[in-house]
Amino acid sequence: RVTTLAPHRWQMAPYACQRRTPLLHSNQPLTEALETLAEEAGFSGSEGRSLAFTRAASVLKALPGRLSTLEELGPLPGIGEHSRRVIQDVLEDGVCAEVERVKLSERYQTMKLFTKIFGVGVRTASRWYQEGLRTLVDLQERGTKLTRQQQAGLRHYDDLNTPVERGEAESISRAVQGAVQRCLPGTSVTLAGGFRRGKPHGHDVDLLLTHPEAGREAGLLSRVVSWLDSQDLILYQHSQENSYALQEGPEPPGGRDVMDRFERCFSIFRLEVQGGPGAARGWKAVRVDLVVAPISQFPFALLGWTGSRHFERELRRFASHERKMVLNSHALYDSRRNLFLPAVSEEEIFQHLGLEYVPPAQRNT
Ligand code: 8DG
Ligand code: MN
Ligand code: MN
Repeated sequence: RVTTLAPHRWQMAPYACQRRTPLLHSNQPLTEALETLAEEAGFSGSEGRSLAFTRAASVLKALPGRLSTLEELGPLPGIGEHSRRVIQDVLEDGVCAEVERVKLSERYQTMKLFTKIFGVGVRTASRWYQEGLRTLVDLQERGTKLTRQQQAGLRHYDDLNTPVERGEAESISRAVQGAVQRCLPGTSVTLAGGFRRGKPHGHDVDLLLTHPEAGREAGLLSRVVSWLDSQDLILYQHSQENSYALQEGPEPPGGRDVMDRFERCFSIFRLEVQGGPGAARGWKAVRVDLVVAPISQFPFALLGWTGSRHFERELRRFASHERKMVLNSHALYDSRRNLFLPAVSEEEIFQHLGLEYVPPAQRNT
């Protein structure tokens, strides 16, 4: 939460999950600059530096008004030396020279181009850059070895980098709804990810499936995907089986913080469209993530798949550092008392953590 101290001094809770962060905020030019540097640091493998810029941007997104001088920031948590310099430059000159240099650099531009291919991460993009590759045509002409996923990513590059509209997400959600009703009546389909946070468009559609009777959801995903495939709705998919067992105990803290072990499917849908970029051929490729959660884990899965990524990271950091608890998309574990804390809603998870409830629309950090 944010309160004004002196006329021009902001005070703010240290963890992003203790703050309300709406989609629209008043400091866009500042957060854009900081997020460019966060992205660039990520491209160079400097995770710590990347996180520092992301944290600074996150603080600015939660400010209730437009920042006009650096002094107003006061001793706000999580804004380091470097970020302050960037903020000052943008406030004084409208731009920050360092950011402009990054945006124009060949490395940044190439890394961006390559990481926008579905299935290409920083490591692969970086290797290609080092090998002298610069364009998508280079990849094809030099016979670069690509996985099946990357081939699909390249084939649908333009579509997959065109924002998905909310209406398109809802239409895909309905198609999946239809498929699950055939395969397992009573299954619910929930639109998670950025759309649940109120974003008008996104890079993909995140759908969470569950069934009110525990155990019925097992094996559901492959039947749903087969049905959708038989209707020519799927251009690409790869699925992963559920590999989570509560008996194993919680994930060790500090593990990969976004990966979970639900039955899930990374796919590309073929969506019929009337207008927009795909209008001439009548369809458009759209990235869809399907995840199946058993009902007892559903609130944790919903919280984990609603994002934002930074909000999730902060929730987990708060849980472990402030509460000695381990939170992931499956469960919440209290290490002091050695027990799992069950929940039937997101609200209850916030209660267990001793946090004020933050609704999805306020998790845009
Ligand atoms: P966007 O698609 O509109 O660009 O934004 P988003 O919806 O916030 O991002 P996302 O990349 O689709 O991720 C949505 C949430 O899903 C995010 O908070 C992290 C969560 N998530 C997990 N596990 C995994 C995982 O294994 N991979 C990915 N990509 N996301 C995961 O809980
Ligand atoms: Mn998404
Ligand atoms: Mn996703």
